[in-house]
Amino acid sequence: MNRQEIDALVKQMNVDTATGPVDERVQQVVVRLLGDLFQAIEDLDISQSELWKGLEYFTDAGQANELGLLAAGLGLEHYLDLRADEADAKAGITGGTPRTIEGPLYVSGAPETVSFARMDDGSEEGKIPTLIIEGTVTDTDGNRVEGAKVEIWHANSLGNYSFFDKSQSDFNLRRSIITAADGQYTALTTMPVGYGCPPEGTTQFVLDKLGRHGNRPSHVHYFVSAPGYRKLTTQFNIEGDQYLWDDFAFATREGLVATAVDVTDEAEIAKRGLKGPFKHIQFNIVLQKDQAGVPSTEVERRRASA
Ligand code: MBD
Ligand code: FE
Repeated sequence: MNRQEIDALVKQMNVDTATGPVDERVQQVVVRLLGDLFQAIEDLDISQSELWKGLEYFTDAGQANELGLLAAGLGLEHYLDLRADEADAKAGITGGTPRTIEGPLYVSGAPETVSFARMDDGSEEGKIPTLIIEGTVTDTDGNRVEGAKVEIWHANSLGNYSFFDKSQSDFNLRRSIITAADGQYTALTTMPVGYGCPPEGTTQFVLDKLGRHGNRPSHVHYFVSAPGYRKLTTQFNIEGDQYLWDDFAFATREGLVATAVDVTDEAEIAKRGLKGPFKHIQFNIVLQKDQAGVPSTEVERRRASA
């Protein structure tokens, strides 16, 4: 069939058959995606067995709760960032910390404190370097933002995230820090290790077929929100990791690479109340003012909460 015949057939089966109220947007998207799928089946001569393999794959990926991981791994989530960047550029919005993907591992409801939080539960002490992350939240004119909510989450020494990894304590390595008048936030935590897709999982299954790895560099995620500002979804990825520019989820971006500096100075260690050397990362956040007519940066998606 040619595209015209395909589109006519799709319409005949899924539009002309409507006898009840129609959600116009859903109809528009379903009709378009079906037309594109039928066309792909035609062009690639996809067999019945292949079609069922694909549907069974989605069943398995959904049951494994890996569809969010798949969206990251296939670059769908990064593509949406590129589109959001384009929309911002078109609206004349510039400046501020770049956005990058949320990923599938956020959990809402993390403990909230002002200015400072210790993020780790101490269970990996001695096994992994201590990390202090600090920075300012400012607007694009350099003014400090008070009352910004800095939500931070990252992996442990095995690249695993609490909640999804049930061996970790509740909200381990997940905190919300509210800035005071100085706009500063400080997190005392442990060095994250890059995530790798579960080797026997559904995402890695498809990555294997594509000859791709499923690894991320060491990174730390952020949601930063404040009244009057656009919500920022971002992360920094850490210099020196072999996957820094070879991230299976394409989240590393210019402006989002952080350097972990080794601190061995005794006075500095004492000042921080620590017992030994630590790593330090400075990650300043610049928020864009929210204005009428600018695209929303709020993304609705199902998120875990604990
Ligand atoms: C992660 O930690 C992550 O950030 C993404 C995008 C995908 C899988 C694991
Ligand atoms: Fe992550």
